[in-house]
Amino acid sequence: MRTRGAVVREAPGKYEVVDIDLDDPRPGELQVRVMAAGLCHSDDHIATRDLPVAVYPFAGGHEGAGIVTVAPPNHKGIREGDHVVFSFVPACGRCRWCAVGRSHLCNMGGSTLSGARPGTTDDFRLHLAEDGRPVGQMSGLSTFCATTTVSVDSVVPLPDDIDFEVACLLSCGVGTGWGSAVNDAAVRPGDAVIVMGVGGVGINAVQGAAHAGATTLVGVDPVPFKREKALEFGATHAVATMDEAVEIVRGPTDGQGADSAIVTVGVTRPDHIGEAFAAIRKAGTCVVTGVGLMTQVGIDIPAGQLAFYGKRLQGSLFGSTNAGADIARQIQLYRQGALKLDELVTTTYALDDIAQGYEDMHAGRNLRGVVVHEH
Ligand code: CXF
Ligand code: ZN
Repeated sequence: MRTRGAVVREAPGKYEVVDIDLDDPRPGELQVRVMAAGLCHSDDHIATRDLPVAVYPFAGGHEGAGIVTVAPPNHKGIREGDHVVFSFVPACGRCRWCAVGRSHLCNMGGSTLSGARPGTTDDFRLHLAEDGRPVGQMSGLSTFCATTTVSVDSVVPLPDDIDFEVACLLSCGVGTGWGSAVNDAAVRPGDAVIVMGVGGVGINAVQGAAHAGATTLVGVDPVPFKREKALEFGATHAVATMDEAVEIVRGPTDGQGADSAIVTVGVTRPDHIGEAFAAIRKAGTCVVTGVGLMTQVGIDIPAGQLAFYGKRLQGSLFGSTNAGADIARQIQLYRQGALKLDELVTTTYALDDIAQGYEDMHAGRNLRGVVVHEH
C-alpha cells in the first residue's frame, strides 16, 4: 500500500514528507495505522547526523500508538483492530537480555539505527514511491509514517480508552525519563536529586524521582517555561544553572552533594556529564540518559573520584524500561492520576507541519510536540 511519511534523505538534513510504498507485513509482523507520534529529540539527532544511521533515506519517528490493520500468522495474540503502543526497543523474548528481564537491551535493538528489519541489515519494508529505493525505519518503526509495518515484538497492547496522543509518549520519552530516576538512579525516599535538562525526557525523570521519594528535587534548565513545568511535575526547586543546583543540595546533604544527578540534556556534551558527576556525593550515581554527538570520545570526569569516592557513572537506555511490564504500570499510574501524561503534550501538529514541531522544540516551546496523523 501507499502511505505518507517524514524522511531525511541525507544528514545533516531536514524531515520532508514524501510518498512511501509499504510492503505487506510478513509472519511475525503487523501493519499499523499510526494515530499519533511523539517528536523525540533523538529523531532530530538523526537529521543533524549526531546519530548517523546505516541507510538514507530514513523515515523517522519512534514514539507512536495506533490501530493494527493487518496481523498475519505469528502475531503473538495481537489482532486486527487492537490498539497498540510501540516500544522503541523490540523485545524478542528469547535473547539473554530478554530472558533476564532486561528487555531494553534486547539483541534486536540494533534496528534503532540500522533501519532494517530487526535482526537483519538489508531487509526493508518501506520504499520511496518515486524511485523504489529502500527507506530505513527508525527503531524498526517509523511512526512519522501514517501507516507502517513493524515487528510484533515492537508493540505493547493499549487499552481502548487511552488516547493515542498521550499513549504515544510511552514508547520512549516517559520510560526513558521515569526509568532513569526509578531504575538507573534507583532514587530512594529522602534523596536529593538533580535533573539536568527538563525537556520531554527530563520532565519524566522529575516525575520518576518524585514517585521514588526524592525530597530535594532540583530541575535545571535555562528556559523559564521548562523550570515552571519542572515545579508542576514535582520538583521542589527549579533553577537555570548547575551552580545553583549544587548550592541547593548542599543544605540537606551536609555539604556532601546530590545522591544522584540525571543528565537529560537534549544535546548532551562531555562537559554536561562532568558537571553532573561533580555534583554527586561519595557513592552517588550520575545517570547519563541524554545523547549528543555519538562519535565523540572522552568525558570530563576526574578518574580519581571513581576510585577514591566510589562514585558511579551509569549509562541509561530507555531508562532500563521493561516495556511489557512497565508500560502497563505507567498506564495504571496515569489512570490513578499519579503520572501526568496529558500535561506532557504541549502542542499537536499535522504531519506536514513536522518541521514547525522541531523548530518549537529547539526554541524551548514544547515539553513534547505530537504529530496527529490524518487518515
Ligand atoms: C535514543 C537512544 C540513542 C539511540 C536512539 C534512541 N533513545 C531515545 O530517544
Ligand atoms: Zn526517544
